[in-house]
Amino acid sequence: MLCQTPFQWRRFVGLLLIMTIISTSFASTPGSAAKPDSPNPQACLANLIPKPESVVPGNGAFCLTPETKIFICPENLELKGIGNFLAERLYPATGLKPAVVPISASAPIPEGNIYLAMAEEDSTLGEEGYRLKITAKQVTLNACRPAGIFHGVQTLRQLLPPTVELATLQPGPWNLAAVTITDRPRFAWRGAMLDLARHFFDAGEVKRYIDRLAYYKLNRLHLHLTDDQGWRIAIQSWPNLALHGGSTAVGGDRGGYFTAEAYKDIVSYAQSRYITVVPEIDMPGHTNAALASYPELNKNGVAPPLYTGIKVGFSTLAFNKEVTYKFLDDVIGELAALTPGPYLHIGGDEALTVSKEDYTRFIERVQEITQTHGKQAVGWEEVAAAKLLPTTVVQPWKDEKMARAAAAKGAKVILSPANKLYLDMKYTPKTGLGQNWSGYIEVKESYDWDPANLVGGVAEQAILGVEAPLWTETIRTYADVEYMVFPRIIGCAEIGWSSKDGRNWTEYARRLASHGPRLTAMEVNFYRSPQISWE
Ligand code: TNX
Repeated sequence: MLCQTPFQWRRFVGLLLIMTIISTSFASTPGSAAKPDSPNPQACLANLIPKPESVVPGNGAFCLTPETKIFICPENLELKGIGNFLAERLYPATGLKPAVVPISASAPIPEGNIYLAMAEEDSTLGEEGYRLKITAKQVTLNACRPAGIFHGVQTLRQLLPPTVELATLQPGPWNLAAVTITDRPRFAWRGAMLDLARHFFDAGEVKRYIDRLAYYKLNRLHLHLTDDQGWRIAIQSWPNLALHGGSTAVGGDRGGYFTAEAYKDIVSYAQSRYITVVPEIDMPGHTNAALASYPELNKNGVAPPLYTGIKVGFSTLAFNKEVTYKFLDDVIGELAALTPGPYLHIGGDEALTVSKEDYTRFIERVQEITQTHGKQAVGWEEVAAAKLLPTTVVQPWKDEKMARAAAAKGAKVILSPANKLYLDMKYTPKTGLGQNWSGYIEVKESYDWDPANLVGGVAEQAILGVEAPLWTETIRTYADVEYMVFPRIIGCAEIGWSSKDGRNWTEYARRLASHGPRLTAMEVNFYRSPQISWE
């Protein structure tokens, strides 16, 4: 007999009651019968970062099943690549690997599937916009250009529970709330800069970084490849740059450099995530690694020792020697040939030992060299002192006067305000890593500003976008990179993408809180700011 005494019987009934209450309360969460912690798919609609232009909820939800396929139209390599990207992201946690199947525009799409389609006629979506329509029967993602489809796929990922980002099989269910999202970016340039010169990070780490940036729809990766402490790209015609100049790092830490092949591989990995790599060769200052590698680049013809400290502004190429321009032509030529993107960053910052006249003449000449090799020059704000080519882009970081000068000359600017977007600044005085020369930058301070109101005289039309640099004097490991970058870069991504209407710090903080489990699932080492009530 199961229940022999009245006492045991009462216990059994009690247990049954508790089990019934638990099971009915789980079952009452729509679409998630099993997991109490899997979020309501509707909630994901309100938590997207960057915030989309328009989100109109529908009725019901679409459920990913083993039968779900990804149809692409038209059939081409780029769409197939994006379809495969989505299928591969879904597989580890869901165990589903939807087949990617081409379909003609006129064919009816069977129910229960995902449909990625180029709708070129909808030109209002521009280069990167998309429209995502989810019904209980179908997911349709349209864009004019593949980049838009790719960004829409990132939105789709954020509409699934955070567990979808885990590396091991999860129970699901994998529901997507019905919705119509129309979305496009405010600014064309949404960048991150990684300083590989002060400390070197290998190709695997850079690729991991690229994946994290793509998830938040950033589209530029500026690689600071050279500085006083290291030269990180092999140049065939000047091999000592990498071999000698790349051999160390700040504090005598491990050096390193990318071969041309490794660099090309990073660039094409970024391309497959719709991120353009912008390589930087800093000059005429920040060049000790080059000066140490080739004596002829020095004014006095003597190579200085390698430098592993963190002072800035002391080094300069010999701007009056012709060999310097031969050197720059070779370096820029080789790098331009390895770089499919239209930009090449020429640095230009903190050349503190150079007269204004010599400096502007130098920058004017380097702009020409860059143009000869088919690239558009980007330079730090100091270059605004020179005569600028119409295509040159200026990156203000500190001095409002320089930002205004650039805009007055008709140049487009990329805003990297050091007191908002410098990711090497400490969050608080207690942050163990980083510097504080432009202040402490908590998550709110980094997010709560608007590009069009930053500098009087620099209006929205002059602004190409925003970029958050990570200087790595104090950043020695990739885990440290992520700690300084996340979550601040997510705010930069939103400032660059989303219109300022309908968003503010309070509601952003709530959305960001819901990304805690996503970042955790992606194994991102992020700073758990006390300003955020992390979920
Ligand atoms: C200024 S910002 C620099 C870098 C340093 C950084 C440290 C800029 C164009 N130059 O060389 O690494 O400060 O925060």
